[in-house]
Amino acid sequence: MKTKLLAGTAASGAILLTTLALGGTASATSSGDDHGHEHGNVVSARLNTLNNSGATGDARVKVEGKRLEVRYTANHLAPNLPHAAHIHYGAQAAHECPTVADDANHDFRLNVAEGVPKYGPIAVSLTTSGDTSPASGLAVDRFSTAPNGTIHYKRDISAAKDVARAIRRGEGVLVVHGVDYNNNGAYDFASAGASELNAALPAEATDPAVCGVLK
Ligand SMILES: [Cu+2]
Repeated sequence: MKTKLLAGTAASGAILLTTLALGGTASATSSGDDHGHEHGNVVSARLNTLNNSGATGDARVKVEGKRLEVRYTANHLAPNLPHAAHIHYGAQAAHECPTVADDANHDFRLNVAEGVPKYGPIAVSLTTSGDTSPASGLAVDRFSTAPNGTIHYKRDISAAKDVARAIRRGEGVLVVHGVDYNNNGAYDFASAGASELNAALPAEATDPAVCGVLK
């Protein structure tokens, strides 16, 4: 359940392009025009509830060249369950969080795909270890499980240059996923069916729980 799970999303083409861009720059050094002379730039967000998850939080990203120092805190998440978290960005996106108006199929849930026109595809996966590219978007064994419902996340990440620039411009959107709609302490198929991203995962595991635009 690690990679390839995003095939089939509406955004898979964009995700693939971003992945290739990351692969192309992974071995680049930090010399050249990013060499420490840029002013650090900080963007931050309040993380607002989506899907009546009851969760809220805040986030802060310091951008220096391609380097992101990402911190976010989220409270009142479904406890002890993996919460996929990403910075979403797409050039075609509105750089906003979705609202109930984006519930295209009127099923009273916002799934990940319905939010893509607003926040774009996954640009950075906020994993706790290992790869942070979009390919790790659903690497559920490498995301925080929110003990007691709270995540305190901090990690330094090297992103693609265009992604880092977009985040610095205020166009990145931080999203934490995972909503236990029926409050049974598990992600199950009973309340919302399968995820539109991967039929092997319940929608509860991927539906967005909080969202904030990093400004
Ligand atoms: Cu996401």
